[in-house]
Amino acid sequence: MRRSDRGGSRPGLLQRTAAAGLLAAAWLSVSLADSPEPVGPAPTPAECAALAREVRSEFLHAWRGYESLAWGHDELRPVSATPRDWGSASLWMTPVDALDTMLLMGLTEEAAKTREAIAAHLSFDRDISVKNFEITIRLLGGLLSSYEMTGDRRLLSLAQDLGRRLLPAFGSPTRMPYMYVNLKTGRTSGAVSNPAEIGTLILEMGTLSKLSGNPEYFERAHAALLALAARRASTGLVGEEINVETGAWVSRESHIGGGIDSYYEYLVKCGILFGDADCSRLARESLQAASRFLAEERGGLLWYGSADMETGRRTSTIYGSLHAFLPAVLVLSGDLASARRLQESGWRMWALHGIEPEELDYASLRVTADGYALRPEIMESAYYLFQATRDRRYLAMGRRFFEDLRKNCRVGHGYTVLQSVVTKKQGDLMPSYFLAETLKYLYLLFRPEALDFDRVVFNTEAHPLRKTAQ
Ligand code: DMJ
Repeated sequence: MRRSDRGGSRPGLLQRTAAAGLLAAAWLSVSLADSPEPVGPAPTPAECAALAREVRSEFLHAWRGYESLAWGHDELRPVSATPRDWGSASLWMTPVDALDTMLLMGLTEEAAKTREAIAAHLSFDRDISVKNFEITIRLLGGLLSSYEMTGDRRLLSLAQDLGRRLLPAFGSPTRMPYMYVNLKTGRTSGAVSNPAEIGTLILEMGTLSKLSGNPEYFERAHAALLALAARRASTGLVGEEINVETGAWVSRESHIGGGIDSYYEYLVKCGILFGDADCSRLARESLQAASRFLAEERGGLLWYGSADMETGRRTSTIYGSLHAFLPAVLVLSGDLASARRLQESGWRMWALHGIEPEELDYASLRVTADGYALRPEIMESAYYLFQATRDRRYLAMGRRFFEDLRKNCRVGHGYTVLQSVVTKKQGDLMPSYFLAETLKYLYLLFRPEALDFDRVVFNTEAHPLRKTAQ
């Protein structure tokens, strides 16, 4: 595994970013003031403290729902009050995903009970085929961050056992992982994958290498990432689908949304967490390509749409709730001006219906996919931007996000997805990331002192992983 003191820990990264941001601030205040979407008054420090307490109590509301109706299962369907498992056996997804949020919120009793239950009951010795990406970001990431926060070696043993069982996924001729792997037999399937699922493994696998002393995890994920990046077009862009056996692109559609999103995120974060020069270079080149071919101005706002990866020609003007992760990544990469502008576009998208849709055509501001899956990305970006700028506008946004969630998604047994942000018709699922990410980022936004932001790198499921060199 490559490590470097220089890049492994960058204590001053955000401070430097913030300084660069101040230079841009004069220009930005004019630009944002042209027609900023109103957000209401920013909460005072006392109001922020109260909001953090309320987020914590809403977490407990959601957790109690899961605990009483779906204990031991992957997820809760809070409207029908029934459990949901992803496969024929549960992998305790919600408890593992939620544990470090409990620890951060100081929910000591709940965390202790959850930790004991995971140690006693979670087993990966199951004859089930799992999605390598989802299991890595939710379970491996959750186990590793909770281990780092508690020192409980049972969590590390589970992570090592899981990591070993996931390794066969990387056995394709190109070294890019298959989409699925059987936890017992190692049998793989799903040769057609995408950049997000191929490129969003290195933070967890690299941390497992660091903690276990076995370099193989990092090396496999690193080789996969490089194999993917080597297949970029001359524009620097990647497509939406690729065959991991042949290395041929199946879809040339390029964007920063679902299926590609966290590929950008992990290039940047791999450079920060491991000081890896390949990742840092690829991050720079890839974000530049995205800015050149995917970004555009419409109606005085900055958006990122879709383009053909070979020609860079615009293919659609769709932006959505998953795209809203990018401001956070732009903060980390040092482009604070674009981060601020893109977050304003996300806020415009949210404000259109009082909660954001899955997808929007930014050319017409028409909703093209009207669900809301309790997604965290826009709140994550508000948190990063507040860390970088201390601009209280992001606290005001956070309050609105929280109020709108409570108004539209809260049900008797937790929180649920919306089928439509236009009609506000509710669906019936509380995804595990709602407890891992959505409520965690809101809590940290209102109570930033709960975690030293400069000492960790969040995986894409909001599990904080300690920086290498400290
Ligand atoms: C989460 O599982 C992760 O944030 C992933 O990167 C994208 N999808 C969900 C949240 O929307």
